[in-house]
Amino acid sequence: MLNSLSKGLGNLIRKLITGTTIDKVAVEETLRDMETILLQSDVDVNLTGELLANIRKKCLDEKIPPGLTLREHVLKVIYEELIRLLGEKPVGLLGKRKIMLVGLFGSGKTTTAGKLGKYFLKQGLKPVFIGLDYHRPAAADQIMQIGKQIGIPAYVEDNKDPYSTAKNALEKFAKNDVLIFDTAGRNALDIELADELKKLGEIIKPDEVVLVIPADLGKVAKQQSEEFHKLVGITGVIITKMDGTAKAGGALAATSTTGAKVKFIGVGEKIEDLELYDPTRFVSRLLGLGDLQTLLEKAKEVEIKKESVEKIAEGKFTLQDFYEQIEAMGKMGPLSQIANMIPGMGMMKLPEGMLEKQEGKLKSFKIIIQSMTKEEREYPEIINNKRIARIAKGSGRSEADVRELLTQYNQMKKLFKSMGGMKGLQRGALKNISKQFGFKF
Ligand SMILES: Nc1nc2c(ncn2[C@@H]2O[C@H](COP(=O)(O)OP(=O)(O)O)[C@@H](O)[C@H]2O)c(=O)[nH]1
Ligand SMILES: [Mg+2]
Repeated sequence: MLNSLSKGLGNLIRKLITGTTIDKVAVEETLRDMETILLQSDVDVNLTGELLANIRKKCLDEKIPPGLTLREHVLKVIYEELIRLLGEKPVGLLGKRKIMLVGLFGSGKTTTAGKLGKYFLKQGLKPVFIGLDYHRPAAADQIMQIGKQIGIPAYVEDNKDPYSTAKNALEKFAKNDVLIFDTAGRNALDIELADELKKLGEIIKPDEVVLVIPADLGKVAKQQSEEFHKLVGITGVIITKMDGTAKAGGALAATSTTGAKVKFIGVGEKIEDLELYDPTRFVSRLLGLGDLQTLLEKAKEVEIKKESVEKIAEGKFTLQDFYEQIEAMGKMGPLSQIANMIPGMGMMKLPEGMLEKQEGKLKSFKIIIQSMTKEEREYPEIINNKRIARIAKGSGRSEADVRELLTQYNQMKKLFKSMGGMKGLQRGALKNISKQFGFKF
């Protein structure tokens, strides 16, 4: 998702982190690169200009906060300004009972209704669909089918009257937790559509009026959301089709500045392809800074000590840690997925398939480490040929297996270490930056 934008910004950040010197000239160059990337992603010219002016002012005119280098400060400012551009805090729809979806033809309303239904169902709620689109033939069938597919009641009426359908549904589903009203679209927001939505709004009295808008509109999304807002009053936005366009950055930036917050993003045609939109995490991933917060939450789920996560992030871990990680990480998910969440990992070029291969061997490694003495686990460098022979015998593995474990361990260690030891960064500096960004350790 958002590939071009992510690649461009990721490269820019990498350049910033690994560059030998960072001075006024380097900052100006970064800003020029950033301008190109944002405009290519169809972010509005004025928005882009504003963003760059803010970054320039904060980086070059204002005093650098104590404890930060210019490099760290620039990173932090870019990160924070991008978050401001793309929306700040996450805002979901939980706790809202009557949700009315509005938007033009083909924007993805009905598909999104289905996705939301599934989302609420997963939260243990009882959602229901109300089909109010009698304008397009077969629209009623579409919502009925989606309902059947995921096991959620869908309600339409044969009389093809959206107003009576809405009225009756309110009575009929008085006990349901969430009512999702799927309205009809038009080719444009004309008087007829505005009138229909207004009337429906008066009947339904929705808690949320969510505009569904496709990402390929790019910066035009701003105008469309403003128009809808003026005529029917929207309380939020869902951007669909984020998976299929280079303009997604533009749509996201445009709608985030209208005051109506982006609540979810649609990232595919399937019913699961819906993500709660969290700008902070979104920007972290965009920049290749990883998603420490998610990583730590996952770690908490399986009760990994936070010191262990810290240790990994800093690249100082022993064979004993390695052993504990194998056990704990097994519960967290694939290594490759975990690695992507560690700040800086996204910037490393990992040997092809290394993490996946590692995964398959972890079991065998565990057995081998069990045959080691405490001293060997803490100071693997003392493991000589004689010890290797003994460990192999004890674990019932070949000497080659033991050597492979040591090689892999050293590779992992080097890899993690290099994240903290990259040019221009002191060990642990990335952790430090993450802290400045508000990720909690
Ligand atoms: N790739 C992709 N396609 C989507 C997404 N959301 C909806 N669509 C497709 O967009 C088309 C129109 O969707 P529909 O829900 O019928 O739009 P509506 O007219 O607003 O109700 C369908 O072909 C959907 O499969 C999305 O997030 N990604
Ligand atoms: Mg529809």
